[in-house]
Amino acid sequence: MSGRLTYTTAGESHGACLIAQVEGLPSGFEIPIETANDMLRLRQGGYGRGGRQKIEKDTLDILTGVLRGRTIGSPLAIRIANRDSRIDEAPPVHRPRPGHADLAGAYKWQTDDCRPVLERASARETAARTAAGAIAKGLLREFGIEAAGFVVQLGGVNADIPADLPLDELVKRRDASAVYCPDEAVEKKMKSEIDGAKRAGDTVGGIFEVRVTGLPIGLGSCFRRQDRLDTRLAAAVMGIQAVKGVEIGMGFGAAARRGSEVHDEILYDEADRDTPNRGIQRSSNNAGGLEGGMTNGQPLVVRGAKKPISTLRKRLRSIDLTTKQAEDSSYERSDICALPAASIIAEAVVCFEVANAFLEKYGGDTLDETRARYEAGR
Ligand code: EPS
Repeated sequence: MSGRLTYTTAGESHGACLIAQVEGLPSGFEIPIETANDMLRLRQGGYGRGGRQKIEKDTLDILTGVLRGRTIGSPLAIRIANRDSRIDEAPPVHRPRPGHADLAGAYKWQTDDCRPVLERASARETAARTAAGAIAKGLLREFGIEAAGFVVQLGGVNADIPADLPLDELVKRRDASAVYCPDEAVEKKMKSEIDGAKRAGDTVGGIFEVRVTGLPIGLGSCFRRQDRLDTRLAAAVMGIQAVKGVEIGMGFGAAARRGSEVHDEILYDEADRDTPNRGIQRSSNNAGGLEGGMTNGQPLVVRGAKKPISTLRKRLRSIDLTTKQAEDSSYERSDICALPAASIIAEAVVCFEVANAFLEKYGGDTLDETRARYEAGR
């Protein structure tokens, strides 16, 4: 990804560790260790997770870029250890799982063993993304910007989450929910959806949402497609393993409606002029906080649709890549549902893109400089 703030990851699911390298942070910023470890813990959890998460205890280990707990502006290298690091003992996989990277990867890298492909394709890698995003989340907090990811639909069970629910209340409800859903009324149904899939040897997906509040107007740009914040958010959320759809605000729902039912009318309230939205009020937030690829002062609302996990105990029809004979797809330890985890990963990657756009607008080599520019912009 391009921009002022970038990250790359390295590491395999059962290799020694996962690595994230974050570049472009201002100096003098205190690493949000607690926030990052909380997010890593949440990413490991959620009803429907498999046995791997009982083995691992993901925590942040910062190797470079820090002096006495604060950034010095140089690249940050983060390490998350894998306790289950038996990559060389892991068995070969000759029967690709429909829906996984197995088949295309085996052809691409010219192997009849999908193991080297799946080790990197695995969503275990999202621990590194979550760590990078948590750093960005800590930076946004310095400027009163808060974010939360949560589950809005699991399998066929829909939640009802008011658009104006304060973010801290939303987080409180999410954190009290086994399925990371802030609507207590549907938690039982969501859990039984997972239980039902488990009994059937099947898996289940759903939809997560990320909301971001406290945003200034004008992050992103309408001048170049690569600078549009919606371009970047869509790529970041779509890039999460197993995500097959992304929408912003009303998203696909806007397609069948008329303009007057979609666009958020513009109002002004003098009493609100010192808030980040400069007194601008909107009659609704169907745009999900973005117009012309730029933040408009309203909360950002991004959703992603996650397909069910492709490792099924029930098995699907496949072939053996060595013989080309029909065989059932391979199975190894996996999750029944990783949607709650995906909501946290999405929160992380959205924070990263927002922080990138924030630093592009306000810049600064040091946190103080960024703050001064932000204040001047207000
Ligand atoms: C994951 C760890 C993995 C899987 C999951 C994500 O653990 P295991 O060692 O049991 O494979 O639970 O990986 C996948 C969904 C996948 O497609 O490979 C994690 O830490 O998130």
